[in-house]
Amino acid sequence: MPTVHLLDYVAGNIRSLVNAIEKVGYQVEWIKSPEDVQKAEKLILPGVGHFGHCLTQFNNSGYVEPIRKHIAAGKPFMGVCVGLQALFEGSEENSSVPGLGVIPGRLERFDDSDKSVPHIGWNSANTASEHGLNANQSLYGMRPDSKYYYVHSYAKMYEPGVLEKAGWSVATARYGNQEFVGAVARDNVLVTQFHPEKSGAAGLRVLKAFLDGDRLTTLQQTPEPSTTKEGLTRRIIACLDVRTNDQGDLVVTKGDQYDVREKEEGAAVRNLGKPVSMAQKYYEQGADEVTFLNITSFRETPLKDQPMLEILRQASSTVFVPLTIGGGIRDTKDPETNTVVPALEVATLYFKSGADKVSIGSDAVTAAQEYYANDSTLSGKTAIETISKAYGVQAVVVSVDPRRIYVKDPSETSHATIKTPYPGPNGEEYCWYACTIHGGRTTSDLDVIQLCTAVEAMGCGEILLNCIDKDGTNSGFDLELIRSVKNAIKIPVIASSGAGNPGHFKEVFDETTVDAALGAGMFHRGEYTVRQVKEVLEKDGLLVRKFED
Ligand code: 1PR
Repeated sequence: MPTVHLLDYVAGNIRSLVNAIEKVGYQVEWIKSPEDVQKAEKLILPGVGHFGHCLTQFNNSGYVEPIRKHIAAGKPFMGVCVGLQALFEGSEENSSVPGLGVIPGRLERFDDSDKSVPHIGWNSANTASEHGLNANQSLYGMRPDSKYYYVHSYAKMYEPGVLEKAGWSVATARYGNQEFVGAVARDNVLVTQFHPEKSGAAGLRVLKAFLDGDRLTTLQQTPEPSTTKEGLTRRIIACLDVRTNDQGDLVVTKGDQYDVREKEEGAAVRNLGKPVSMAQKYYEQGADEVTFLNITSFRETPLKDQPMLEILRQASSTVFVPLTIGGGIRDTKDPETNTVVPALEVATLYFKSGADKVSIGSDAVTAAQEYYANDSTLSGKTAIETISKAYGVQAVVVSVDPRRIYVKDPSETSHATIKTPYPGPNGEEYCWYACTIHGGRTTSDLDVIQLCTAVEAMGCGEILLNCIDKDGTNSGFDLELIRSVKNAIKIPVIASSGAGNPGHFKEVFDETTVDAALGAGMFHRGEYTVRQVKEVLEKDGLLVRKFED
């Protein structure tokens, strides 16, 4: 197999990039010191997280000059995400740290007055004719009718003609009313803001074109303008609740309001299939992300036995969309060695095994309670803070398990209540949402808005908003809950719990400003596919990503 060199200087999910490179027929050799750079013919600079952190590390390790030389020598160079940002002159994210200045311009933070930030999901990399190419020409395999996975808060905003004047070809994407640079190429250089290794077949095509040196190709058919609509697509996530069954096998299960056992006396844990093959099935149905939740993680297990590690290793070698892992991300006491393993170390194991994001549940509730007990000051020591500092906010999801608490009158509670059209068991017209921990077994006195605002302040990049009352009911998402959380925070929110048919996805996107929606039971039971959900959304005029072979 031909070789590509990858720079080993950043934290993050490098395994997926390696898997994707191998998938398109190349093998990876690591660059572990600046002296190694001269050995590279084709070089890829990955990067996730914080611009200043990455560039400082990059600088301190002495990589800047060797990289400049590699580029100046005309050897193939590709940068991904922060690897793109590094080539610009600088970024608003940390103005005191300079970029390499190979490409003119600076990065700015997305405007969050009308949209969630970070920008997470599938968007375009459109090389339309106004960006210097003919309509039937494809730059490194990018197509105007394909979608690519982005996750970032800072971007190079597109200024028509500016980069083109300097000889660069530009692919753009649009988020809200901001048009930004999705990819830039000139001569031997290609840099992408999106993650090709997480962008399904469309991304693998870009990676292969770069490695094969296919800078420009001619498309067999010019894409129909109706299929080239720019903008972020509606993100559909398949969620797999995983636990060991009574025989000790890891299975995908699914509860009704978090009860995962069959209904009869002494009943077994519901077994709906094997995690890796189910993840693969949803990938092929067009799922935009796959989430694994280890739902019995509150039981202490030795770290090396964390069952999800192997699942992630296997899934990430065939599923080329983002993978999230939840359950047990916290400071952990290893019962075998009796030592405490910090949450950051636990998360690192997951990232190294192929996770793109970790999802934190119970530990986030404890952290938020401490935050309020300390007059809303950050300790810098919570799992959310330490992981987001090392891997970037986009890598940290907080999974919230709220339950409705009904009251007759708002004066009965200090929590913010909503008036609900769905009264409680005794006709109560008001409710608030209490956060629970340990899979709903313990209810805290923290409400969902308190939790979400606290974890946003700590550096969480996204909320996975479950609802125990709705889980497994097939009655649709809790729109009231979703609206109230969306109004309180700026980071993206994933609606979860209650999806029973494709119409429920349409409803949640029509009736709220939610950023993504997740389904479990209806997919696992084979009642509907992810593809059918997307067909319904598309019929309704909503933008979705289509699966490409
Ligand atoms: O607390 O950090 O160790 O994380 C534990 C994780 O496991 C949390 O994310 C928590 O939500 C999850 N969890 C714990 N117990 C259960 C359970 O079901 N007994 N599952 C559980 C949560 C909820 C959703 C579900 C949606 C959609 N599952 O993930 O997939 O409600 O279901 P539906 O579409 O079928 O209605 P920690």
